[in-house]
Amino acid sequence: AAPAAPTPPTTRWTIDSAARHLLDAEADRRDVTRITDEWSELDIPTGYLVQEAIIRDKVANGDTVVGVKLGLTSRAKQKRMGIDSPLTAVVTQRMHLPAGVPVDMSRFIHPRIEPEIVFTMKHDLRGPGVTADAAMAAVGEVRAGFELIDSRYKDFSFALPDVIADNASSAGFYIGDIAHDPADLDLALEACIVRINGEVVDTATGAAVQGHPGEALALAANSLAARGQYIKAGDTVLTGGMTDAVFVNAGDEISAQFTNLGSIVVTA
Ligand code: OOG
Ligand code: MG
Repeated sequence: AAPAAPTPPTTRWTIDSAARHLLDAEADRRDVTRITDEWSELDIPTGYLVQEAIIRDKVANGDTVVGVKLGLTSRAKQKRMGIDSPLTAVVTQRMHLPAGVPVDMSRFIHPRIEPEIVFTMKHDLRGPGVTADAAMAAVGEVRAGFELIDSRYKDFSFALPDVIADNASSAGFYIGDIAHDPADLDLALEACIVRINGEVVDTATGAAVQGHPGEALALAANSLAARGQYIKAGDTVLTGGMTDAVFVNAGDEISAQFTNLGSIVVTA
């Protein structure tokens, strides 16, 4: 008799089980291996469905969506993560961390932080076809930001669908208290110096982010439109790390000093 055909391995993965897996890892502060190693059907569209399921769960548990973030918009970030395509994710109220309060390291797995230029929207912004100029016309305020990322994957090791599913490693963000009208600044030339304990570890300008953070904002609007979504008036938009992210170690003081947007200092 012919040998029995091998039975395909049963997979436990569904959109909901992947979302639950990542939510549990976050709640337990436990890193996990990349899902694409086991679930080859996890592609980019499915990754966004997992991300949406995670946000639905957070909202059902009392959190609120406050905006959008971009990831992997600078070459520094793309090179570090080995992925050359930007992505979008969702920012919630509980991610907003108060300035001046030391990072509670026990809440995170392996936190890193990265400087970002942050917009507050004054108008809705709907793709497709949004240009950087049109995007900037919808911005009300620009501020300095520091994003605290905490991938649920071991060693921040993931393929693009994995990190999309994981809401782009979102965990926390700080916003500076100096607000500017973006029309008053050349954001491509807005510089940022990152220091750890007073020592300069990285520098960049806004041009690191897709040539101009307005390009990243347009990219977000156009990418969301492909999934039937848009950026809303009042939304906070994190345009993506300008430099590589730095690990947060207990006792460190990490600062981002901008040309016009002021400084953010985080202690751990
Ligand atoms: C993915 C999140 C990327 C950014 O600003 O590029 C991101 C990661 O680096 O873990 O937030
Ligand atoms: Mg970021």
